[in-house]
Amino acid sequence: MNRTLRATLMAGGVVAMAACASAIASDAEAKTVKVHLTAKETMVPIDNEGHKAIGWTYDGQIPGPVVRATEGDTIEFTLTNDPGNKNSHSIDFHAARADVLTAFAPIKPGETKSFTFTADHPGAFFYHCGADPMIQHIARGMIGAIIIDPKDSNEMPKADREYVLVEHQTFDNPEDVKGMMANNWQHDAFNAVPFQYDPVHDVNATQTLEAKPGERVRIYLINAGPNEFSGFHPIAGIWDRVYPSGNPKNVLVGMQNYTVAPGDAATFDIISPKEGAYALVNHSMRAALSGSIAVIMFSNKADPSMGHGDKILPRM
Ligand SMILES: [Cu+2]
Repeated sequence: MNRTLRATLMAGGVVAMAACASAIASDAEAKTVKVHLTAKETMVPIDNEGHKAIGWTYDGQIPGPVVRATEGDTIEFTLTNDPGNKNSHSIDFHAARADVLTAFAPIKPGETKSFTFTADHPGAFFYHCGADPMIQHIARGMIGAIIIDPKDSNEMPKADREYVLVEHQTFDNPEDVKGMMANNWQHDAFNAVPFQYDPVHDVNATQTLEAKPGERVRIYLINAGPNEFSGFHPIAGIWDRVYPSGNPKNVLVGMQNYTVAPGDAATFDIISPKEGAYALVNHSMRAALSGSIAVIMFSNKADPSMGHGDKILPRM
């Protein structure tokens, strides 16, 4: 599949456009990727039972769409603050070098703004709202992943499946900014819903991550915080490789655990030699047992669609 089409599929509502008309872009050919996200204050799922609450989101989902481009690409980004919202919102891409006072500044409901940056560094990066109070905009859900694939696709071993996990702490009272500052969170979740991929700890969970034995599974872990570090460990497995910030030049091997700070991200490769299950956890026990456990099932019957296309971030 060519890179342009791939970027379009990965990004959901995100539109990618080749700078030239060629449909067979090579890996090295820089392109322009147009990304338009809309800040929306809307109802979102908060548990596996189907309860909902008002979240602050990008495009109505937590985390927001996975933005994907290739090292060297130009990203033409537009943010709209939905006119039905009550609050100002912004975006901060950790993959960008830009002006915090203009590009990353908040806009009011009904406003739209654009800025451009080049994806100079490959890796897995956090994006989030930086409007005041930032702790609340992150906790309420304005978080997401931007993946910049290396220009030279041989710089990393090819992944057979990929999954994006955006971890963050949530608060039962989303208006309680004092409680957020005191770090009184109640839940810690991968992709917003506690135990979303863990039917062991929540019988209402309907899915797990899936792969076949022998496949290289690449996990992009984005730690959205707002406050806690994440000691990411695969129970019953070992990380084959860990790439801090997802950059192929930062490679660690045979890791049991790697700590991802709030606002940081890393890429984790894992391979299971046989059928069975691993549990991917933030090994801080308060975090794990409050929701940040994701089961990955290794089976020869693994669903071939899981870990590809929009199922790199499986949603309920
Ligand atoms: Cu916001």
